[in-house]
This record gives sequence, structure tokens and C-alpha cells, in this order.
Amino acid sequence: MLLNRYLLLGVIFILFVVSCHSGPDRVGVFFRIEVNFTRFENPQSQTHDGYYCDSMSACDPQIYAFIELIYEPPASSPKPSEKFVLVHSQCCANVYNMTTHNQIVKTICQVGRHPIPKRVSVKVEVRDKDLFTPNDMIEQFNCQFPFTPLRKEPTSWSQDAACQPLHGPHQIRLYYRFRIYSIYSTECFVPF
Ligand SMILES: [Ca+2]
Repeated sequence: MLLNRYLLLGVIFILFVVSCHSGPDRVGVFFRIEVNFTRFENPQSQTHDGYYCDSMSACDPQIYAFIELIYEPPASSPKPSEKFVLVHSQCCANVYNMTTHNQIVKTICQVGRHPIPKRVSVKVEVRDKDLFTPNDMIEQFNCQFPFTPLRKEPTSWSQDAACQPLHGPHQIRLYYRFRIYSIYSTECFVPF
């Protein structure tokens, strides 16, 4: 009899813990991906084809990027490609660290049952801003990392990593860090 009472109390305690941790959220895929670009290096002041950005000064790099999700197997009806957005703009500098205006964010809000992405790919174009001529392509990058969400409201970031340059073999490098964490569906402004 005493054993049954302890058993009942145990079940009630487990249900209480589960209900506290599951919260009022609904079924779905709700995550946020944050990517910070941390450092850019173009010591030779070159564009992707080996020419100098500007004859008299350093390059004026502008970082454009978007975040793409990779599924395995690939999604049967792929969405149209996202557009590049300006993330960071720098005047006349070839090697520098970035601490502000250097972040790109993607929020995943999918109600119901959906596959979880396998990897994340950040497509990047770094262009030299010119006033009187079209901007020149300095380098294109692909920054890829596994989709590994942390618990909600993380405080830590990944280690800095180097994006993969698509042109090369110039010494142009872009570094970044990332974090992925689950969010409540209410952050997606999904009405209950
Ligand atoms: Ca320029």
C-alpha cells in the first residue's frame, strides 16, 4: 500500500516536471540561427581575379550574405533562392575585426511536422564599393556548419571558423561564428 502511494507520488512528480518543461508551445519546428562575421583579411588589396581594388587606397569591402538550409534528402519542392542582403560595410580597410553590424539571422517557424535541417550554408559575396564604377567582386564564400541547436537562450557561441573561398588561391579570408537555438512558437508570432 505504501509502495503504491510512493509510486503515485512519483508519477505525479514526473508529470509535473514534464509539464513545466514542455510549456504552452505547439508542435512544430522553431529555431533561430545567428551568424556573426568576425574578421576579414585581404592583405593584398585584391579582387577575386587578382586585380587591385583601388589604385590609390585599400578596398572598401561590403559583405552581402544570406542563410540557406540544407536537408537530407533534399526538399522535394525547393524554395526560390534567397537574396543577398548587406550585412557589413567598411571603408578603406583590408584587414580588420568586426564587432557591430556584422550579424545575419534566420528564424525557422514551421507549424506541424517538418524535417530538421542537416546543415546550414551561409552564402557570402564581398564586393569593393566604388563611387563612380560598378562594385568589384572581392571574393565569394560558403560558410557551412552542421545544424546543432542548443537549449533556449544560449549565451555561448561557436569557435571562430573560416569560410570557404570560392575563387582563391588569393589570401582572402572571412571568419565567422554561429549559434543555433530553439525558440517558442510565440516568437514566430503564430496565433494559438
Ligand atoms: Ca573602392
